[in-house]
Amino acid sequence: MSEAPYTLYGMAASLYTGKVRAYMRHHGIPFEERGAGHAEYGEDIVPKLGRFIVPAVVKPDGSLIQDGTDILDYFEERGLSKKSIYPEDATLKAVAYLFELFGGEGLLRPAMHYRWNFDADNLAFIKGSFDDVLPGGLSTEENQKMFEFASGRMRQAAVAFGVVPDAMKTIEETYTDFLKRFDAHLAQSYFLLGGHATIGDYGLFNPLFAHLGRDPHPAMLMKQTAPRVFKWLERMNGPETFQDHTVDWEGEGLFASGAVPETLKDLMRYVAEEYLPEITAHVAFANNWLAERPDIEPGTNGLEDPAQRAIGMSEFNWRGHQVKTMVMPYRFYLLQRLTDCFAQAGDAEQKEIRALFAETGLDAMLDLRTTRRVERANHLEVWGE
Ligand SMILES: N[C@@H](CCC(=O)N[C@@H](CS)C(=O)NCC(=O)O)C(=O)O
Repeated sequence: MSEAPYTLYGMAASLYTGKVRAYMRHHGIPFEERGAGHAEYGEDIVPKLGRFIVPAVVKPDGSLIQDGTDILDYFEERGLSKKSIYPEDATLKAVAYLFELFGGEGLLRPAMHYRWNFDADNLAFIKGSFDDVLPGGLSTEENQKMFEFASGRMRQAAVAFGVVPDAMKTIEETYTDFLKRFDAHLAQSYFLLGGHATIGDYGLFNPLFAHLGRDPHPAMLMKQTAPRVFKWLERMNGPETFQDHTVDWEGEGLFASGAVPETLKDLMRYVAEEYLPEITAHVAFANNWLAERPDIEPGTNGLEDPAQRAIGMSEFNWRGHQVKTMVMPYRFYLLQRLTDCFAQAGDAEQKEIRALFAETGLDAMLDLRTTRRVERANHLEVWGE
């Protein structure tokens, strides 16, 4: 077994592993990373998790944590964050949760499009990265066959996230717009909310690192059109703190809550345009689905296969395109973190959060609720009471 106290099972090209790796590096948590192709991952870890999924962390006592957010919370709760990744201020905390959700779940269209639809630039590199999750010792033919199977599943997933030919041009135009807005924001701040990374940065880091900042085609696009975003990736991925005279910011503190800069509001407006219609449609779909299944046992996902992650496909209008995307209860688990944060805030704080979200077109996000809560039990998403 490894000398380091923690083992991180993941993959270099994995969207959700990147966030955990960056957090553990920055906060000085010693770990050894192993590709999920290691035999013990399949033999010991997958049976315990009930599905093949990364990232997973094995603690020094041998027990497991799965899910990027749950892993970060485990370390945070033990006081291991150098600076808490949760802002104290209620408004900033709500914004951090918003970007945790949007980063993790709302940028999958560009992430998957730029990974899987630029084979001439990307494919050889991606194939090398996929070796992390394939067993060692395969013949060239076996390796190719397994890569085709694994990448074929991901190409199907891209379609299920809405990457369809009709929408591709819009995906490219809007992602370019996102990069421009984030780049402008990072001229005034080292991170999303000021001088250190919060859970909002870690959410955004998911797609912006593994796919959009690392795969050759989109990495070039980012470097050429949004160099500050690339620099932010480097900051996120290292242990050091910064004083950068090219950024109009000093120190490790966060914005004052009433002083949210216009550039951050522009990013919030982007979330409203890009993702609010989708999450709204998904919540409505889930509530209909739940209404038709009043007998679902609490603590189960209501499906035949407890490992299945989607409850169906929901159709909605995304920037003028009718698209159909997978409805995954995990997204409601992240949404609840935002709506709980809002519900737990004091009256004056709620007023301030509501005003900021209304100003940026996100007011309705604060009121989205599924009729049953999503919980996590035994490393799976399940319905609560
Ligand atoms: N919510 C999960 C998502 C993890 C996830 O989707 N991981 C991907 C790799 S980035 C995976 O393991 N996919 C395996 C599969 O779909 O078969 C987390 O944050 O840990």
